[in-house]
Formats: sequence, structure tokens, C-alpha cells
Amino acid sequence: MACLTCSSSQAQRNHSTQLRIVLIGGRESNGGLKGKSSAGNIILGQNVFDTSRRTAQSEVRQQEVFSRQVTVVDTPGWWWVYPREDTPKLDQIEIQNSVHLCPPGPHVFLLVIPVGLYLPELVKASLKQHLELFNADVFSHTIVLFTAIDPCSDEELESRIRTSPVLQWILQQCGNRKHFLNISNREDRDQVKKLLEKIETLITNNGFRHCSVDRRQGETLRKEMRDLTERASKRFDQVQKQRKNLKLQIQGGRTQSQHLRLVLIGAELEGKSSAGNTIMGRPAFCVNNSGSRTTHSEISHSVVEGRRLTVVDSPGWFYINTLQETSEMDKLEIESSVNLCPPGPHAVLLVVGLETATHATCLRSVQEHMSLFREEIWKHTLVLFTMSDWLGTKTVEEHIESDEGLQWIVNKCENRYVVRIR
Ligand SMILES: Nc1nc2c(ncn2[C@@H]2O[C@H](COP(=O)(O)OP(=O)(O)OP(=O)(O)O)[C@@H](O)[C@H]2O)c(=O)[nH]1
Ligand SMILES: [Mg+2]
Repeated sequence: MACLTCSSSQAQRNHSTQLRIVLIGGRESNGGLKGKSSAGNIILGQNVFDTSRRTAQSEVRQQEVFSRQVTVVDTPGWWWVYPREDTPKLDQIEIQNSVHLCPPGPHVFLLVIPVGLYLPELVKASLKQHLELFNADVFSHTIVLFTAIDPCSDEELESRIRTSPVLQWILQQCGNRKHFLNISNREDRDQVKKLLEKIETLITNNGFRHCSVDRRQGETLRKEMRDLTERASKRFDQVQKQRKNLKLQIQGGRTQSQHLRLVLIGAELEGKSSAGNTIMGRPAFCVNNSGSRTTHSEISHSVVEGRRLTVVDSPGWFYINTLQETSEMDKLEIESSVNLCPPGPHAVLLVVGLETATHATCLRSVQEHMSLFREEIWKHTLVLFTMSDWLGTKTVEEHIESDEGLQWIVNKCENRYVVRIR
């Protein structure tokens, strides 16, 4: 009995000085409003998390804040409305690993939601699926952290909540625990102090228990990440060798074609037209910024470094559509793309975005739409990876090695791939 009292008071002392926080949350399609990393910087009072690029890896930082030893783990965000299977496997591994970066486990998860963010119904399922990555009762350890770059009064926040059934649902799951953080006001330390107090109240109410973490899962994850990095490095070396040999072959005599003909193929909104513009060095194709998708195959010509260049852009298919589900019109346009540049393209650029996983359904979609052409097309295809800002500190090879669909595509193209840097 005496012992129990002793450990309880010791636990209380520990918890009053140590706070372990994991920042979690989704990501917006435009990546515009900064969320988790900025909130982490405000909480710790220092620029310890890089906000200039996407967080692709869970990272831990520690500072003394208001006499507490505060540990914050920042994590990659997922698409708010997309199911978990669409989240790249690399991100899922990193999200899972976050709780192992603050042993023995986090006291609190801060679910970061920008105040102005519209949250449709689909967010609920996506959130539940992503929280399952933690194998724990996350909601009972969660505070919703609203962020904005402008001040927001309690009334404004309440009115915002009143108009969003999804926000109401999230808050209900989290026992209505919430806090607002103005992430552009570093001077306002009071907002941080109040947040720490709310976290301490939660810890007290949870009986001073932190979120339980399966240590064996941590070891498995670390091994998985090590193996993946090794495989990625092997592929990288192999690709470098392959490219070097190819260059030698080109230098070794065969004359380059003075007219290069390329066709862009891929799923909707993967950045085909944008990539076409990068290749052409000018805005040759209309980019879909506001619903203006490419509906017809279009041809454009240019001279780049003294060589004639012809690029054909084509309509995309919905990323999980079967061939049958794609409209006849789109199918005809995609099929005819290769005929627009007679006698045929030198290369087909299969555009694949790095922001979502290429799971079985996406892969089937790619395979079926590529079957609009002759099987031989694969011999002339190279993968053009887009949305490279999604990579953050990760390499494209790490993405490939973590994603079976990508492996299939890249292997089918005999390791021919490039990454479009925006
Ligand atoms: N974050 C990010 N956005 C990109 C990138 N490339 C293109 N986009 C954006 O993605 C959207 C679609 O780009 P498009 O180039 O029109 O894509 P598309 O595949 O031609 O689209 P559809 O013709 O509708 O199939 C636009 O808002 C682009 O600005 C990229 O590398 N990173
Ligand atoms: Mg387009």
C-alpha cells in the first residue's frame, strides 16, 4: 500500500515536469496552411521543425518550457479525406513510429486542425483509419489543437464548430478537449502555458497514465525501415549503373534523333500538363487549377537545346477506375494520343504522383489503361514521378521500395524513371 502511494506521488512528480506530445493530423490539398510543424515550433518556443518543406519523417525535439521538460514529436500528415490505403506506406510507417520516439509513450496527441479548414464527412473514416495505426485508444489521449495565422476569439471558434458536424463529432470523440493556437504570434507565450495546463489536466484525468506503446512494434518498425533503406540504396546504385551504360552507348556512336516525340499518359490530376510545360519550357498546356481538366489529347512543338521536341498531353483517368468505368470519349482520346505524333512517340512518359500510394486498385487501373496500347508500349515507357514535394527528406527509391504497386510499374519499365522537381 505504502509502495503504491509512493509510486503514485512519484508518477505525479514526473508528470508535472515531463510532457510528451505527438502532433498528428491531415494535410490539405494545396498544402497551404501550415499546421503541425509550426505548432511544434510555437510550443517549444524555437524553430526546431522545418516548415519550409513537407514533413516526411517523424522527428522528435525537446525543450524546457515553463519549467517543464517538453518533448514534441512531429509527424507526416495524411490527406484529410482519403482512406488510409491511399496514404503512402512510407508515411504510414513514419506515423506509426512517432510514438516510439518519445519513450515510454506520449502523454497526449494534439490533433492539429487549421481553423478555416472545411471538413467533409469523409474525414471521419479517414481519421479513424489513420488513428488505428497507433494500436491504442488515441481519442482518450487527444486534444484538438486549432491553429490559425490570425487571432480567433472563443466566439469565432464556437461558431465555426457549430457550423461543422464533422468538427462536432471529432470533439465529441476527444471529450470536447480543445485549444486554439495562433501560430503567427510567437510572443504570446500565454497561449502555450494554457495549452500545457490543459495537457496536465488530461494527464491527471487519465490517472497519470501515458498512452501505451508496444515496444516490439517499435523494433519491428525500425527493422522494416532499415531493410527498406538498404533496398532503396541498392536500387539507386543499380539505376546509376544502368544510366551510365546508356550514356556510354549514346556517346559510342549512334546519332541522337533530331526530333524527339514524347507522349504523357497517366491518372487524373497527377501533374501531366504541368510536366508537359516543364519539358517544353513554356506554358504549352492548360494546368488544372480550378477544375479545367485536360479533355482532349493535345500536341505542342518546341525547340529545346537545338533539338525539335514534340509533346502530346492526354486526358487522365480517375485513379481507381477500371478501364470500363472510364468514359468512351476519354478512352478514345488516350488511345489516339500516340497517333498524334507520327510515326509514333520515341517515349511514353507514364506520370505517377508521389503523394498517394499505388495500391492494388490503382495498379490495376494503370495496367488496364496501358492496355489501350499494344503490349510493346512498355518497352518505350518511362515513369515520370511528379508531386516530388511530397518526398521531403525521403528518396524516390525509398518510396518505390515501400510500395508494391510502384515496384511493379518501375520494374515493368526496367528501372527507367525520373522525378520532376517543381
Ligand atoms: N504540390 C504539387 N502540385 C502539383 C505538382 N504538379 C502539378 N501540381 C498541381 O496539380 C494540379 C493538377 O496539375 P495538372 O498539371 O493540370 O495535372 P493533370 O494531370 O494534367 O490534370 P488533368 O488534366 O485534370 O488530368 C494543379 O493544381 C497543379 O498546380 C507538384 O509537383 N506538386
Ligand atoms: Mg492535364
